[in-house]
Amino acid sequence: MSDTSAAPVIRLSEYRPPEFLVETVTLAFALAPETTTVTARLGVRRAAGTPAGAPLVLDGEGLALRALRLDGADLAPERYALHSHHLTLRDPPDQFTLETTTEIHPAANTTLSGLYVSGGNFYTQCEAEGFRRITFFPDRPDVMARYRVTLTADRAMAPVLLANGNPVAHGENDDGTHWATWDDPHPKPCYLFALVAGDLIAVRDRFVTRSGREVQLAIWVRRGDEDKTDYAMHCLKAAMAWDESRFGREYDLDVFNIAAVSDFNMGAMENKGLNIFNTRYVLARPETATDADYRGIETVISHEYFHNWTGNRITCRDWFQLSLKEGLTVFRDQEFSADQGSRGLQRIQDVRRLRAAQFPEDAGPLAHPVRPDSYHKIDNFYTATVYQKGAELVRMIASLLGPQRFRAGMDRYFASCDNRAVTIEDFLEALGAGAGVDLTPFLAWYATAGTPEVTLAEDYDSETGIFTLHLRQHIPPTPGAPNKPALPIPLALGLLDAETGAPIAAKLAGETASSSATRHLLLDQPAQTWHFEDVGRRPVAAIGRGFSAPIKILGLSRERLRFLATHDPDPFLRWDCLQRYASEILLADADAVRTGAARAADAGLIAAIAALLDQAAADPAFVAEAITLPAETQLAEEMAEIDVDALHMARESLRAAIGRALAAPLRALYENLRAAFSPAIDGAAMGRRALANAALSYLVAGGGDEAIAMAVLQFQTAPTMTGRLGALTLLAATERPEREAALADFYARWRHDPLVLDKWFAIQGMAPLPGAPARVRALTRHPDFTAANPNRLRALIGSFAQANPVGFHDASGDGYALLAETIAAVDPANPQVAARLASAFGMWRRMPPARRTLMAAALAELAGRPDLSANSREVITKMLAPSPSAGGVTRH
Ligand code: B3K
Ligand code: ZN
Repeated sequence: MSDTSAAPVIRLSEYRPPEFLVETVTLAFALAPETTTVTARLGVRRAAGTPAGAPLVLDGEGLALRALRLDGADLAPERYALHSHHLTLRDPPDQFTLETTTEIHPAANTTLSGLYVSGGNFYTQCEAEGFRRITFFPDRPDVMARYRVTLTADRAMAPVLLANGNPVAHGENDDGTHWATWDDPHPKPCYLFALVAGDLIAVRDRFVTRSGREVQLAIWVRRGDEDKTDYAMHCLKAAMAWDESRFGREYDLDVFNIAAVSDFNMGAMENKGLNIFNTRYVLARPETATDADYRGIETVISHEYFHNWTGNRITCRDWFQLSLKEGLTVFRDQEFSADQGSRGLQRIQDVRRLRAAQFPEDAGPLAHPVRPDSYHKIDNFYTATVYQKGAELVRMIASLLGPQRFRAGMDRYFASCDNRAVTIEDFLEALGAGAGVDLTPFLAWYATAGTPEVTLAEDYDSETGIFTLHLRQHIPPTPGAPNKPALPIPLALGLLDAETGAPIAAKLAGETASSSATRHLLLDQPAQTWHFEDVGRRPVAAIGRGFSAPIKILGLSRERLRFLATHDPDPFLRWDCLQRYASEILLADADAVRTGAARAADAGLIAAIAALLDQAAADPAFVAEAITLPAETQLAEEMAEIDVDALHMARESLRAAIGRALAAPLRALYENLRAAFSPAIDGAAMGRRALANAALSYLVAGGGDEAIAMAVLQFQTAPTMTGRLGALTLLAATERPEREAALADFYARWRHDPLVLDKWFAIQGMAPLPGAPARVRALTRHPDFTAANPNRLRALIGSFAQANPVGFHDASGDGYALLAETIAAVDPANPQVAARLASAFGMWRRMPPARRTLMAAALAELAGRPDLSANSREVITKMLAPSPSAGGVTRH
């Protein structure tokens, strides 16, 4: 089923244009779960420059070839060769029609790549290389063709037949089957091919584009889910309107279909005109979905829609260019969400996510540039680096250009690259040409792995009024890349009066007048100096406003962090400095726990949180973000040797201290917010719920029966899943009898809703309780657990391995054993999902010796399996490879 050979390495430097182009594709599917017959007619043409006699090599995996015809005639055996992954045609003519008939087995396809069956319905997933599991084809994104697709299936089994593009005809046959033909007028790469067939219900709406094209919208779900699509439809229409007003991009087909499926390897897929979605990014009602789920739906619905221009109309030349579509489209969905809700809050949440997922990746054995230069399996490169860091690079450039020039640059990109498969160079060139700025220097960001670190030093001369700022950059070594060039790093900063915190006016050399506005410096050398003149009073440099580049700014003192957290006018920097201040305290305390030194409580943080609680009414969502301490996984990133137990103890004791010291204001705030609980799905209501959950969490951490009773009450009476789940998460992390009662109650109420049951598994996977590995192992035997469903697997095992550090790193090593066994069990059926789980072992080298040995043994055992998939093998081999530097960590 899977590809178990160590796949060959593919290199960007070895890219060659296709030797043959496919201009038209006519596909006919006779759909049946056991065996589906696919007839493909390809209009093929030899590309200019391809020597006569060069063979045509088509990709194909797991296909049974039943017929092969060239221009209507059966091909003689000596004219072609069939290998396990290819079909080679010897000496084809310059232009011809190739017809293949193949058989595939969708019901037996457990990889969820290619054509598969879920809940009796048919779905496809072709990105990145799934189309070769459907028919023989040059499966590479720079071969773009026009598709016409006819689906035939039993009418009772599959009353609904969907494919890309517009519906053109349908009809009935005498044998109980029916058929439908779809035509997609836009040339596309085969990874955007899709079909959906089965017994589904449409929830319909319409959208009129600004040029007056009426688009029929439909969200296709299984019977019983029709009442959970309102929010997704609302987001889709909002995204369509936003892309018109913000980027001038209109939708380009008569229909836009979304189909939701519960067995899906990732979030969703942007197939042209027929997006296929994981149900978790479509289905929501306030009783079943949390506010985080709602935000996820807004993100993913808009993201896939925005791909229609950034990804589909303009696609990638090769898979190294993945961030061309993914980074840019994440940037677009982040901007959309910022415009729908609060820009400041969006920025905080995006940076939190980047630091939680991408920074660790960039510092570990799987670090790679936003544009990698080699891979074995491209599936392993749908990463936080390609997506989130890629979005930061676009944001950095967009901020540098400003809104007008960025829009002019994007207009140029859409005009000059439409209907083409292009590179990141093409993108920067078009963007720069439209904006009138040379963006070539930014290409280096795309080629450089590792998070740049910037340090600053300052001098102030009160005699001359000159303030001097020295900045230095350093990029840590990453696998295969010991030395890095200096990157162009835009830095937003302002000066504040060191006494009062008020903004100070100053003049940089070259500026005509003093100003206190935010400056944008470009640090593009290893070290650089700036002189500010007319600085009347000692300033503090407020550097890193808005997170103007994906870097770390190191070496700010605790005093500086607290000062900026209180005084800077930029809410992002205030949030950021408080987070970093809390990190400093927590890391110092964890060190004290580890070494047995005396532990000193820090009154400063409690005072800062108390001050924030006073301002809670003005912006509850911001306050909720600001008072939430950095996660243990993020703190671990800053420790040379990770001590998960010391970190957990430090963080929990700080939370308890805050809960006790601020019990009265927290309780008053909580009761106020609780009185205003409503099921509304809007930014204000979400902000109140987030803050109520944060306050309750501190109260429970503070201890006592009263707080537990409050959590139980919220669990029983909250009108939304956000409230219920917030309370259940707190109860599940205790060993009190209320825990079991609440979990049992939740299970009884929601056992028939798979997405809610996922939450029940996830909460238990994340609970940092003694014996966590055994608890999770027991849950793998629960009748509702199945490793075959990626959502369920990620809910239990993914949350355990990625969000429960004390549980996963249990000293017994049983957490590692459980993860390794799960990977070994899942890998043969679904290599993509198994390989992704394996990345949880990524920090093994930075663990203390005993755990390091256990983790290394688990990895070595997996690596020693001869039948390991190429996907998992690539990830595990990289994790076991020698580390790029002796130290590699810059702190402590
Ligand atoms: N483009 C898809 C991801 C496909 C992953 C394939 N292994 C979803 C997205 O980024 O929009
Ligand atoms: Zn995407």
